[in-house]
Amino acid sequence: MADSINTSKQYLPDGLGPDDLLDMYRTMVLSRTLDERVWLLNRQGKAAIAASAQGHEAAQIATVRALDPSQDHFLIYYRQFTVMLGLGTTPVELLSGFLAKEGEPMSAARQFPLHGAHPRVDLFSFSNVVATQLPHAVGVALADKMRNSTAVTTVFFGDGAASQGDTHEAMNFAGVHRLPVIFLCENNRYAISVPLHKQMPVDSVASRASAYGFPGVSIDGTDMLGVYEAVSAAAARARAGDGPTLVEVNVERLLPHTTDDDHTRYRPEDDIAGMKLRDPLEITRDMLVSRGLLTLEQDAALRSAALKTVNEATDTVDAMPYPTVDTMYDHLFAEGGAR
Ligand SMILES: Cc1ncc(C[n+]2csc(CCOP(=O)(O)OP(=O)(O)O)c2C)c(N)n1
Ligand SMILES: [Mg+2]
Repeated sequence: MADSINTSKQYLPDGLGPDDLLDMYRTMVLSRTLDERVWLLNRQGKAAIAASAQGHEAAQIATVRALDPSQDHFLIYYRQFTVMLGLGTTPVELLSGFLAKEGEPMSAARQFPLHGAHPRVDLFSFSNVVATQLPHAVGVALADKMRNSTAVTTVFFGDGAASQGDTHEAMNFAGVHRLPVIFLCENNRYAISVPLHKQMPVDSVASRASAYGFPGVSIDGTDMLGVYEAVSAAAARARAGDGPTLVEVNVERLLPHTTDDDHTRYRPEDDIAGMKLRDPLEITRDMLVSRGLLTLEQDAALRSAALKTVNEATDTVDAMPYPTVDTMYDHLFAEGGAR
């Protein structure tokens, strides 16, 4: 699949026009700006903890755009700012999770930030327990298959999650029943401080797909168009009834695992220097400039528009109240109605 990707300068994959490319880049810039703000709010003592999507943005937005959110399902994990923005979660909603404010939509501010369900954008509840979302996704896909739906379920997970038992069980079941699932592995080569070669004895996560009887592709996750093509092909396979695909996007984790971590303690200097050369925002900006779709002045304007949005969202969320003590037991017990 990945081998057939056309990288010539003006080539656009089916379904994408120049405006779509700019819009995807705009979402990446907003995601980065928001992500930086959350890090700052953590250092100010306002946001308890955050896991950053910096470095994963191109892969995440390309995956969402290659699918059809009006019918498809997305099961996410904790590092997915850009997926969430791409699906229509607003900056105010996201920030209200980090600041644990009243009215936060995913868990009413009771959970680890951004955990819980978001029914308006059809996001399923997920756990911080690594890889639990994979068997859930396979269940969703099984339900769709039983209903003869054409929906595709995409489940996101990291390279570390790839070595959990849940991942094996999910892939095995999906392979046996040829379920319409895309296993989307965001391989940033680290599970907190554990490097890839200590997590698995093979070079790529994608190579494991052959054990489950479906294709696996390993691609550059900083290449927005390449990811779009690979996910589009996986979605077409799933909709045709041909079963799952494992898409491994090779990305960089530009920041430490979370705001609680310091990766200079375990990442070699040349590794940190190398990853900075693979910033998907810069790579995507250069691609757009080289195609004549963006000037550096327009880029600067686009970045200040994102900053304005994030500043306004921060002010809005700062002014929102915290949940009051009398709401402590809300959503925990059945209230009224039949039991
Ligand atoms: C079952 C389980 N084991 C350990 C942890 C602690 N933990 C949280 S995130 C994480 C690393 C996961 O790495 P990876 O899947 O590569 O995702 P990344 O954070 O790099 O995107 C670990 C070990 C956990 N939450 N759940
Ligand atoms: Mg990882």
